[in-house]
Amino acid sequence: MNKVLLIQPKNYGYSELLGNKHIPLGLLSASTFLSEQYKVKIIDQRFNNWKKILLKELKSDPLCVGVTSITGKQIKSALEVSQLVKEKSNSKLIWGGVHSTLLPEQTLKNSLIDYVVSGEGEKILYNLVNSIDKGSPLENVKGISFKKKNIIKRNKEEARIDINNIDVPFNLIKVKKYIKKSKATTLETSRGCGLGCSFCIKSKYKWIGKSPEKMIDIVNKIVNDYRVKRIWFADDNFFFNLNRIKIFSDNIMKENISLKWDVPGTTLNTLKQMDHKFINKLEKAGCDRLYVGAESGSDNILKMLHKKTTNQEILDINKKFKRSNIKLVYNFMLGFPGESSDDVKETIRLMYRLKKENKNTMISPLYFYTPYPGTEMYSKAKQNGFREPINLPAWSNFEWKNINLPWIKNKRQLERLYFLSLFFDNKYNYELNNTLFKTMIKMTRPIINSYFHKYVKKYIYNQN
Ligand code: B12
Ligand code: SF4
Repeated sequence: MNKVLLIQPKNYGYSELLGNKHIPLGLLSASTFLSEQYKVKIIDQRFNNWKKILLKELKSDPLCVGVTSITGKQIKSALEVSQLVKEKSNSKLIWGGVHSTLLPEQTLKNSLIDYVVSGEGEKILYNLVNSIDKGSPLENVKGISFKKKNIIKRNKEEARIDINNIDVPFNLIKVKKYIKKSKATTLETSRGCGLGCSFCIKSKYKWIGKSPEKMIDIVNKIVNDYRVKRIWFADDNFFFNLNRIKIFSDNIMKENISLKWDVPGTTLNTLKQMDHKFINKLEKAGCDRLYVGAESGSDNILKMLHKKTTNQEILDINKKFKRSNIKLVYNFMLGFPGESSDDVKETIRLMYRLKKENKNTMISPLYFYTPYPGTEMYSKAKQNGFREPINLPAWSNFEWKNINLPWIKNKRQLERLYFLSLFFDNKYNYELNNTLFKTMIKMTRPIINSYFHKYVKKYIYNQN
């Protein structure tokens, strides 16, 4: 049986450095059909022995090597492993994942990379590997880009997948290595959103979801096989179909599955539609935390972002959850094009009100807006003087700390707000599994927190 290697590059995130390693869900999912016909080996650069394993595997002359990509620092490590693969073998190199999907041509211009897969990997990777294996024309493989006589060819898009047919082959990795500390894992039950937010790469990506029955099957499998105690649903818009989640929650209770779960992709739009009965059901089924992209307290900015929600509606949602034990964790951003200091004030006022009006609320730090390619706001950012990275290596430096957002005139002030906001919420725990770090934050938080309040009063409210 021919072998295919798939590599998860490390991504330098603080949470991963401090103990949390998400399972390589993109690669696992992309292997769904491939692993039925080929031997697939996943190598994870976040574990110390990755290089030894890779060099050994390359000696056995794999059919090809695949690498996943996310915009930002992860590209640096993805390029490093790609370089190593090319130095030590003759294997063809495939890049897939979010970044290469957004910029296939530019990615392929890099001399290390032979093929780029755009979009959902399951069907495309299987077809591509088959074509490489059999030597059949690449022109027939939908969803890929490749080079022919140094010219980049981009084939037609592949049709969307039936997500109910994806049974992620968890057996390709040692799940227990990932969940040993947290007893928690990531799982995907739907894809896409389509709500149209102007800053989000998933805004035009139509929603598809597993049936509630399939959801229960996969949850049961993961809980029984790996003794998982918590699931982090990685969907873009988990609650898109409320009825799906109602049935799912009923089934969790009916089958008496002992599980806690939280939802990073919770949208304001779906929160608006939930009533007390529904919220109660979620709580009884083990849901205890919802991460909400509130983004801004200013109605002007919310409008520009096409959030279809107002400041008042966020406050209403917040009050609705007051009676429940489900924690709402709000995310806000700073530094949007056209954002005035009044808009920033509105955001900070809203942060205070949300905490005051619902003690169960958590506020995550104030991150800077980052323009991602493939979004409506990206064009706006370029019109406002933002210069996009010129090639693949340049994208590895792409995170808000390093990008010049020329429309920001009060950068120092916003940076200070960001730093202080790390300590704004006493309850916010950064998803850390590292006790030392948690203790350090706990000890320093009251001091820095008081600076935050003073700073906000002085600079935002012009008070002493
Ligand atoms: C879990 C997660 C994380 C985890 C781990 C990410 C990881 N895999 O390393 C953590 C918490 C570390 C993280 C961090 C960040 N994340 Co994140 N994250 C997610 C999330 C919620 C789920 C990812 C996932 O598992 N999806 C499910 C799998 C099945 O989908 P997938 O990865 O896209 O894979 C499919 C295809 O892309 C393809 N594919 C993927 N890899 C490969 C490889 C090959 C060879 C092939 C052929 C195909 C292929 O096939 C797969 C199946 O169809 C997504 C949102 C989402 N729902 O996708 C955001 C998302 C990926 N994150 C995002 C962002 C912005 C970030 C951060 C910058 C946030 C921040 N401000 O710090 C950081 C930086 C990461 C970095 N550069 O180092 C953006 C990505 C934007 C972009 N242009 O890349 C997303 C899309 C959220 C969003 N809507 O904007 N993230
Ligand atoms: S609701 Fe969330 S996932 Fe959907 S388009 Fe807006 S930001 Fe993206």
